[in-house]
Amino acid sequence: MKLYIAQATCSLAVQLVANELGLNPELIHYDVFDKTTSANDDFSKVNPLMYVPALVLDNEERTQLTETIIIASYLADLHLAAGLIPAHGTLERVKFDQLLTFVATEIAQKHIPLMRKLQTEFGTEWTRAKLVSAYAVLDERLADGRPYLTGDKFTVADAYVWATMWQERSGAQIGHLKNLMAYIDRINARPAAQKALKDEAEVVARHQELKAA
Ligand SMILES: N[C@@H](CCC(=O)N[C@@H](CS)C(=O)NCC(=O)O)C(=O)O
Repeated sequence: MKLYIAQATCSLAVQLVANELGLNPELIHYDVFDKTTSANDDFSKVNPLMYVPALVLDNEERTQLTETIIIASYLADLHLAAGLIPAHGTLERVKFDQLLTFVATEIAQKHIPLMRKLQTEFGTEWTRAKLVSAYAVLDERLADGRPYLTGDKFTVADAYVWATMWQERSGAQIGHLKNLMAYIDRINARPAAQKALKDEAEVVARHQELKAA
């Protein structure tokens, strides 16, 4: 499998899930600034919208998957016994997919226009408030002392939230959400999270070297 990633983006969620499952996708770095990849290929052929993450499977069709929650859920579904996601066809799964959609739409995608400074002053204020409220919902979930969003076990949802902590770049004040901050520290301490950051740094550095050569 080939996994297209970019630095400090939602692709870290898929890297973390893959690491938790002991998978080793080949990482390809997509440089969001100059649009090149470390495989020297045309990323628009993988995702016409030029968004990471994108996963290319090893099957005969070389199926290309996009959308963070779809890729992460697909990998977790293939290894259901690892417990990173509830089984399809259960109410637990429906509620889990609800949570993933919440993270995608109310958190990850709310950050993007803020980080890119695309909005009016009013829009910025509105979006930041929505973002802080969404993180506060997660903080409240964690208030009963559970270590992870759905309980005792780390899941795909935790990987996704961990990968979207871009509050400094988007100016969202969430430092007061103590349960959330302690939870992120807990995920930071996971070997799979540390490996994701290390692998990302290595593939970014390799790509820069290739460009400089
Ligand atoms: N709908 C996609 C959006 C993914 C997305 O927004 N990716 C960002 C990084 S988190 C990206 O690739 N941006 C490229 C760019 O800004 O040029 C998903 O949920 O996976």
